[in-house]
Amino acid sequence: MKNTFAQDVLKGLTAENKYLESKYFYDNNGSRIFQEIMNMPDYYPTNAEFEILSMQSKQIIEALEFSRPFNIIELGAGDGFKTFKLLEYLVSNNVDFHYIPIDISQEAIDILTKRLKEKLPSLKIHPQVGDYFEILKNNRESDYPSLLLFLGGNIGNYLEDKARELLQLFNRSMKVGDKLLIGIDLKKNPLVIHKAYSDDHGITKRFNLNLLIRINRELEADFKIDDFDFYSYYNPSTGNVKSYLVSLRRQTVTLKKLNTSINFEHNELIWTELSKKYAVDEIFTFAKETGFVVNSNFMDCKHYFTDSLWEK
Ligand code: AVJ
Repeated sequence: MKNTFAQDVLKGLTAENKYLESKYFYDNNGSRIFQEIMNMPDYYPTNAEFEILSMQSKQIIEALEFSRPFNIIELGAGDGFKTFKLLEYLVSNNVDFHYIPIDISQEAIDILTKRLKEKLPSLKIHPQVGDYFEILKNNRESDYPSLLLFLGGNIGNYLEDKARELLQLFNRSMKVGDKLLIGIDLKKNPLVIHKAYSDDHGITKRFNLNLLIRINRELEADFKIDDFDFYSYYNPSTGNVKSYLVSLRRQTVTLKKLNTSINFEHNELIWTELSKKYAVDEIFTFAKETGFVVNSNFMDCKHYFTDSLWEK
């Protein structure tokens, strides 16, 4: 794993247009800063999805049309807060199901498991730490139907081709009749989206700069954090939010572990993240292209976000 980080950083920083992959934001510090982002009122996706799962759990479960019992497999469960409302609904209605949260972070899975055991003692929980696809391999052999959860809008971080590949991979590990509930952030008033990614408190900036701090620590680099700024913009015609670090000076950074130095021009950019927004008709196309049928879209009252239910 560590190796991949080094290789990916080297590849990104020596590219013609420099970039770093957003999946590397989430070290322990980054995960904590992301919690702060989710608590900002301007970061609407958290509230929108929370509203959906609080108000529409019943409708979501009814739409599954599963002959019970079934499995709920959550991909990238994190600390699991977003899923709590759904689980709570199921447990309080004595629905027979097993909850299998998967995350790459042992820390996140430990916190999640402890919390859920306290709050929902009768929940049948089987936490898994590791790579989605390794763990998903077993799903094809299960006698039970499965609901896969891919919440939070994480699909937005993938370029369209990569997103399609990921969804096809999900599809291949599913049985006919299995369902996928996928959180997707929708196109909306550009000002709303802009504010969610360029907050006045500088939390999103800290989230991005933390990646340089991580590189300093893990790759023995000497990024001067004050010599970089943050810039993010939304393009309403493509639906892309793109985030960047900006070099405030002409400067050279040395990465000791990689035996290399990287030059930055004044105002040179490092692209750090894509957060793509979709229109509802694009979601239907996407599902079709990847082997799914859309059963229904569960949206918040402002129609900012959808938890889209797909069937294989
Ligand atoms: C966790 C990927 C859904 O793209 O909206 C929040 C991460 N980046 N603010 C997103 C993020 C900047 C977030 N996702």
